[in-house]
Amino acid sequence: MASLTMIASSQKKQNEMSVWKNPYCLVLAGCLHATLVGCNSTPGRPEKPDFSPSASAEAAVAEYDADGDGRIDQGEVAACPGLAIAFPRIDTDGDDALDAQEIAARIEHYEAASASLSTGTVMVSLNGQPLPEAAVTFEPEAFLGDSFKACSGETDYTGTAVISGHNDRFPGIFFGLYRVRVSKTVNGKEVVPERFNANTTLGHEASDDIPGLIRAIRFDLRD
Ligand SMILES: [Ca+2]
Ligand SMILES: [Ca+2]
Repeated sequence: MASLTMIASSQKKQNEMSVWKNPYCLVLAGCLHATLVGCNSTPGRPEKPDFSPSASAEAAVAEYDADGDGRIDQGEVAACPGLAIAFPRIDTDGDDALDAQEIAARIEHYEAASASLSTGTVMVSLNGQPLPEAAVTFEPEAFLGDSFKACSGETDYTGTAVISGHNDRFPGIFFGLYRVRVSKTVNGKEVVPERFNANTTLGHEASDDIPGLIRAIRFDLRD
């Protein structure tokens, strides 16, 4: 259990949002803010995915409740990076486990929000150095349903990527729960540890009630 706590703590650190101090990115953040606040009134905006809160919640419990007690506890949630990163916000009764009602309520929150997209700006570093030319993919947790699509981007020389996949005019990440994969191959060899790609432990929650919503999402990875 101690190691699982460490994983959760490490994820929290890796996903900590902070202001990206590059001036270009501050300008970009401003543009993204305009997109965010305007996305309910701008013609041609991408449509929200279809939400199925109860069905998604039941599917999540069916998949991750390994001991069959009807709840996903801290140990079980480690298998689901998207739920793990959002655990404190979903566990509203504070019993240190997620039940179907709590998960459904969180998905209902995404559905009811007046906005639908968070920032799509991501900054990735590996061992303290910006990681250029890396593929960054946000993969919706499968229980959210087929209308949620994976979205991705490639980092530039500063390690910054703009995530899109729905509509090039509206880069960003639909509110929801994701597992994130960061991959870079050099001479045919993966240079990022597999716990950040093939067996990723990186999770991300996009929602309107998380501080730093319009700031760059940072993943500070270490070997
Ligand atoms: Ca359980
Ligand atoms: Ca709970």
